Amino acid sequence: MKTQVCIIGGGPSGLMLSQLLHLKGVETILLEKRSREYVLGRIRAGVLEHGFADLMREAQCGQRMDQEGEVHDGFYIASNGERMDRVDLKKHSGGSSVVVYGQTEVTRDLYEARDRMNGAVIHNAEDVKLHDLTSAAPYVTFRKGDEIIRIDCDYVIGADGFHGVSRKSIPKDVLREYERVYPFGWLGVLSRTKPVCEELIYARHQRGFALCSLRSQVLSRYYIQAPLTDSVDDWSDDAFWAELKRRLPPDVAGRLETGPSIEKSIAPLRSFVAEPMRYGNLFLAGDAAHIVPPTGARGLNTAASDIYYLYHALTDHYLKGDDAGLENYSEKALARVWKAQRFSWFLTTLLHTFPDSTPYDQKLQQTEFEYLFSSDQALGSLAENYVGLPF
Ligand code: RFL
Ligand code: PHB
Repeated sequence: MKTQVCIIGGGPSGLMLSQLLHLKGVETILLEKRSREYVLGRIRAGVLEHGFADLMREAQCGQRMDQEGEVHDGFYIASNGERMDRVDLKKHSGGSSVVVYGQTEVTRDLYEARDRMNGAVIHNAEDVKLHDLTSAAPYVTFRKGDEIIRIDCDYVIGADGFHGVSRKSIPKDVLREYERVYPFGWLGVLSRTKPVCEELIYARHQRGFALCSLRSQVLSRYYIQAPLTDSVDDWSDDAFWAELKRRLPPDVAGRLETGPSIEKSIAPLRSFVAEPMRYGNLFLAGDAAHIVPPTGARGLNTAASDIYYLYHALTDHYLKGDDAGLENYSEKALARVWKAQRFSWFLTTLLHTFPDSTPYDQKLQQTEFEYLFSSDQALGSLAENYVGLPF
């Protein structure tokens, strides 16, 4: 097989790039290790910044998002079950907002668009291997059943997530990795219940952080901070609801509608960046190159800026013969990636209970929190980062 751009990974990053390139007449083949059902079964992000929403529209995939997604102009931060302050995103960011629309739906819309355009998306591609990445003729091999298939291409895009093969194909002496692992995880529950609040509530509490989020008016998504040693089996639905209620202000807890969980999962919190994001003719994008803790809702949104830069770089190459975008991709993408890292670290530190924190750390955290709600500049900084810094 032969194509211009071979994309590894059928998550939102890979699908979005293949769809955008297709619309400009650039050929792609996308290889996904799992089945479509498996990919669509993963419950992940819920909040899309306006830049991501614009990219969905440009990819001609924004229709359902615009109909069913909810535009949120603000969110709440609750503290120790006592106060609950609203962050007015629209006011403090100068008019922007976010869209609450699940990653599962984003991915479904992108798959459907790829189907409509007869996009080459190959599922259950096993043993994907990247070859001759620093040559002018790189190629990718994969196994489908007993057959080994080879794809010759100009460029390889590594959009295969944190555990993918692409980043691992870059020699260790070329790649520099930066990492912070947080000493806790998030236990998440999806339930077919009415959300407790029309906007998100981020709750800091001595017992640990909690988040009330939603997917629609009948589908709620809740999270609680949990020790890394806990597993999903340690948490019955009843135990989850009881712990969530303890961490929310009493009036919110009193209104919380509970019900059976339809999905329950635990995710560790980690910050990670790999530099550079290019090796020869391989370009990394999204979680393959960087991850953030979910606190600031940045992960998918940071992937979006990588895709935006790559989309323009590759179309400039194929349509105008201009390689400047490819040459400076890594530097440009990383500048925005690090800003998302900073913001996610800030919000994670502000809102979580750290097992090893000293009384000094606790005083600083409380002071940071009080400062936030006493300063329009501090709220402006929070809001401009939450709605998404410009690409
Ligand atoms: P993905 O989604 O991990 O997709 C990568 C795809 O590559 C496939 N793959 C391979 N394919 C071929 N060969 C191989 N060897 C392969 N290895 C892997 C995988 O099967 C997969 O389909 O990466 P992508 O596309 O870069 O997208 C990134 C986002 O998924 C991620 O950043 C977000 O989900 C992070 N995130 C959030 N981001 C937000 O912007 N807003 C949020 O509100 C938000 N909430 C979250 C989140 C992530 C969470 N978890 C579980 C980590 C909430 C949670 C709980
Ligand atoms: C979610 O709804 O899954 C969600 C929302 C906001 C976050 C993280 C996750 O910051």
